[in-house]
Amino acid sequence: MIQQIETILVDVPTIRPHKLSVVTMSTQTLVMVRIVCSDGFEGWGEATTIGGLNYGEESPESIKVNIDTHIAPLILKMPASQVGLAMAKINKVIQGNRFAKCGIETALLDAQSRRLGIPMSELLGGRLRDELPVAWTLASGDLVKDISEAEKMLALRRHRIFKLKIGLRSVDDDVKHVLAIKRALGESVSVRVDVNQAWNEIDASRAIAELESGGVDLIEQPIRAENKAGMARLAQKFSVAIMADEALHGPASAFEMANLAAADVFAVKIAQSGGLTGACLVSQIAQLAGISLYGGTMLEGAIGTAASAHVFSTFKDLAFGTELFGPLLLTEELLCEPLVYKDFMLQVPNKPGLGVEIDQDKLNRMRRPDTNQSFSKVKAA
Ligand code: MUC
Ligand code: MG
Repeated sequence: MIQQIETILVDVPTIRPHKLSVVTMSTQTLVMVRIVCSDGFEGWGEATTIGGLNYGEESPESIKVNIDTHIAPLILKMPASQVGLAMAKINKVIQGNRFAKCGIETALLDAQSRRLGIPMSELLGGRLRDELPVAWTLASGDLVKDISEAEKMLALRRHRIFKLKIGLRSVDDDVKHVLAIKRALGESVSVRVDVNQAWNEIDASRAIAELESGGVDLIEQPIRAENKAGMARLAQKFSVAIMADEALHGPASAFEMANLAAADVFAVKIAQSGGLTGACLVSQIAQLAGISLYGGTMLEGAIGTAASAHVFSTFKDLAFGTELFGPLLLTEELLCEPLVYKDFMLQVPNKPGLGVEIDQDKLNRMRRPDTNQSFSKVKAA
């Protein structure tokens, strides 16, 4: 049975400021979930978001308090091996809270696949690939720094796909910045942009035309997530691929976006999808609708990254690769053995469960002191 659920916040500095149109990050707060089962198995999950409440409607603190107070008590003492049943109980009574649900589902699936002695990807339909291409985000905000960072990544053979965060400066300045980087890196390197909803539709139309003719090959969430009809107009108008990110809040929104032909590509994220099975469902809707796939991130640490990798390894089509570089943006490693990034790819762990082990001593040293001790560990009586 599910015996104990613990939530842990860990504040980890980033290797450099990470500038998005909605926030500049210098720290990432990892939200870790640990589930202990009465048969001795243990599972880990992650429910990390970006920039407090700047990006999404759940913050690290709200995720923690909602798991501790409302979600954990619902599933304590339930059979740990019946993950579907536990998640159905949560989904029946808890509205929203997709990130929190993702953290719980990941931990339950980790424990269950360890119990069965198989990698988590095999519980999710079965992996089709052992390694995933990984993009890097250039988000220093400085042209010279961005180019030298990209050159360093190419030389290290770590990344050859670069996503540029834009939307903070004027549209013209952003377009100039992107095209200068594309010219410096050359034809063989993929350059993409993520506007994080910052443009209106008129600016987007003008900018996308210039980016398309300059060789940029993916435009991520150029306009507000709610403007699905606008996304559909942009997808129809341009041949460069238009990708939905913030507009995707799980299977129902994926179905709506697919119906509206509101994107050429979906950025599938486990947390935005409300969990791993939700992310698989989003990918299936996309594939049925002829929409291409990209493996997205909320800049999770190693647990969320490994969980995402297991999910993305089951996708038949992954035409635009992934951006599972979260742990590389952080100054601290929390695994006993780090994830392996090699030859532009992330290797999908192949040991049972998530296939990674947390360095518990390090985690204990780094965890944010609990201000709410009584709620941080919920135990079966
Ligand atoms: C986003 O909007 O895609 C993912 C990579 C990155 O640099 O930021 C995130 C969020
Ligand atoms: Mg995005």
